[in-house]
Amino acid sequence: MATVSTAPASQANGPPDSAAAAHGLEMGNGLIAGTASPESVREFYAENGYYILPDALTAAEVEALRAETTAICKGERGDVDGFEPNVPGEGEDDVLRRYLCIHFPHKISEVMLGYLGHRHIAEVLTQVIGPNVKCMQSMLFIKATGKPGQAWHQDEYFIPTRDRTLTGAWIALDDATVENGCLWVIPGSHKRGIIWPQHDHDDPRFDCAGEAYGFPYGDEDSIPVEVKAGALVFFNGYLLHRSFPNRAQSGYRRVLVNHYMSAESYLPWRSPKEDEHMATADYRDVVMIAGEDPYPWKAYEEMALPKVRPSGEGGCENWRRNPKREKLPFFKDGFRPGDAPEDDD
Ligand SMILES: O=C(O)CCC(=O)C(=O)O
Repeated sequence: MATVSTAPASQANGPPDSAAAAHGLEMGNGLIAGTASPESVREFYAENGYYILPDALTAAEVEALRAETTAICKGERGDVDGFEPNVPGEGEDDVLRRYLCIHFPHKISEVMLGYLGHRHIAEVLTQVIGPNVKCMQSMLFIKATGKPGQAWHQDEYFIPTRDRTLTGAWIALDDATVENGCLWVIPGSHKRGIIWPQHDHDDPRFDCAGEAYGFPYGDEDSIPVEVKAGALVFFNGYLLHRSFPNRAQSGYRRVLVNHYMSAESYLPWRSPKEDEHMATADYRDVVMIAGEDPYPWKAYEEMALPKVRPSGEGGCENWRRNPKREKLPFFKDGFRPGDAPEDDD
């Protein structure tokens, strides 16, 4: 777990390469898991709140995930809440352009499920989290040209771990650039251990999810995380991050981003069930990625359903007023309205 510090994020600022160099890490082509010592990975991650692993996936693995993305969007892996009917004669581009992001693709895709535990993901996660790691969420961003980004936020605002181990593993399926809407992070912003408040926003650059505010960092403290397809970007659940719209002339900025935490920590991701105390609420629709589940007597539970994330095109007001927002149809039976987090990140 990262230690709390009041050092301003700007002290750790700079492009990813120079921050890495300060920790003796070689960032760039050729750095694969095992090249950097586990200690230096841990240290860099604890200090900065993110870690980049270039060339983690082979070209064939990236291609397999792209092909699966298309199959999911075409509806070939089953229905997703929010899917629109296919139109006869439409091309692949029309289908991919329809969705900004699909949540929980691993619920309908064996391929996406398999990549939750990719060897390099598991390797880095056991270095920065610990030996026992579980996954509770996947999100598949397609982000065709013109689609919006996500405003400043911290993932722990939505997915509360008890030991601050929430970690995103962001798998680049296209080169991610400033132009096509790469991730931006505020290095070191995770260290205070504060969850900043969020409000609705009207900024058309971002989708309908809320925006964090009130934190003591400025835009000048943030850095773009430009990576090649096949890279992994790991980031801490308290790290402030955002992304801008895809402003490239054409193409996509596809990313599969999965969320993980220590298997020791309970995950109070929905209200307690009847007769359950808040202190023992523990969301169990999880997939073990590494090590052992310390709670083998607890059952796993199928709860999450895949859903389309609202992109905000046409405005967010209708979506915000929509009573369906409160009902969160992506949880299965047993869920009571108002139980779940307002939205996931
Ligand atoms: O990839 C993006 O544009 C945003 C991803 C993100 O905010 C997240 O995974 O929490």
